[in-house]
Amino acid sequence: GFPPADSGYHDHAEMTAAIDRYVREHPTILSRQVIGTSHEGRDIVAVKISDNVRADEDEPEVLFTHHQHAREHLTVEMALYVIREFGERYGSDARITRMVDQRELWIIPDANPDGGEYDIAGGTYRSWRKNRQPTPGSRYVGTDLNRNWPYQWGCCGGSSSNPSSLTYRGPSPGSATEVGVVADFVESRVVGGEQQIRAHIDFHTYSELVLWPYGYTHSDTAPGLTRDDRDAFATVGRAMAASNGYTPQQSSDLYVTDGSINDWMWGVHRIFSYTFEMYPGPNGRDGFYPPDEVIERETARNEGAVLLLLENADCMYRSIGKER
Ligand code: 0X9
Ligand code: CA
Ligand code: CA
Ligand code: CA
Ligand code: ZN
Repeated sequence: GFPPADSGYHDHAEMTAAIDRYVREHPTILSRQVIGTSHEGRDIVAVKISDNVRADEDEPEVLFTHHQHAREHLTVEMALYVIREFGERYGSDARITRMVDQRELWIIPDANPDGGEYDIAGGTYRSWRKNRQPTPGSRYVGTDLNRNWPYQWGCCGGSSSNPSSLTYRGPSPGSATEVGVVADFVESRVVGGEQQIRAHIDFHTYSELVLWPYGYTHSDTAPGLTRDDRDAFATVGRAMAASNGYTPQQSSDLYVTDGSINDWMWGVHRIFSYTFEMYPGPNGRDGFYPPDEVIERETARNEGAVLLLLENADCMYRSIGKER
């Protein structure tokens, strides 16, 4: 588990117990399912939040993913915040109630349980980033999940082919077990030939940023990303950033990445996919390990942005005056 000074964070077992408790307390609007297992065999879970949660209704679906990077533990707390608050405030908070009634929200609170557990297992933090899958023919362990997605994989100098690198892209596109589990889940949401998920946030730390695709190129527009698409991304991205005080930008403005989850979500599925880099800011001295005292403030800080994405998810182009 976490060091005693950071006991407010949830390790994998504590996270699972917290989710089970929330689902038990609010069984009509919360459900959980195991969507697969990690390389080392831990459950990867998806929580669904909606009215009539056991029915697949014709409501715009939204996905949040968390903890691709092992040391970014605050992102798991972000997932637990949304599950807890939506569960507790349904029926009393007007915005939450409306979104629970009119959307189907999927939350994958821990996409990299093996890396997360490894990071905290030694009693002091290990600054681990990747998963824990051995690389064939190498003594190094781990693939950077956010460089392993099978869209423009390894195309553009935004990842490393060296297994020792923090941004190692893996031996082949989609080779990481956990990427396969999450990708299969997203593919399972294609119903009647139509992807049900309209919008997505992948939570990371840190730098307090709202980022949109593409990451593989500096161009604002690119194959499959029109001017209107880009403008809708930027308009909703800026609105979310105005709400949480983060800085909005195209992800490649930060640095080029290839094989990131955002590029795959948009490039393959046309899901409006953002990265949030949470607390602290770019010069924050806490880095990846802010004390547990900040969890409540820094997760609550994103409630408005999360609601904005849900509210826009039925038609992202409304934000630029081009309803379709
Ligand atoms: O490098 C990443 O995967 C993300 N940053 S982190 O410090 N959490 O590792 C940023 C991904 C967003 N995409 C681009 N910047 N292109
Ligand atoms: Ca503390
Ligand atoms: Ca519903
Ligand atoms: Ca549905
Ligand atoms: Zn990250």
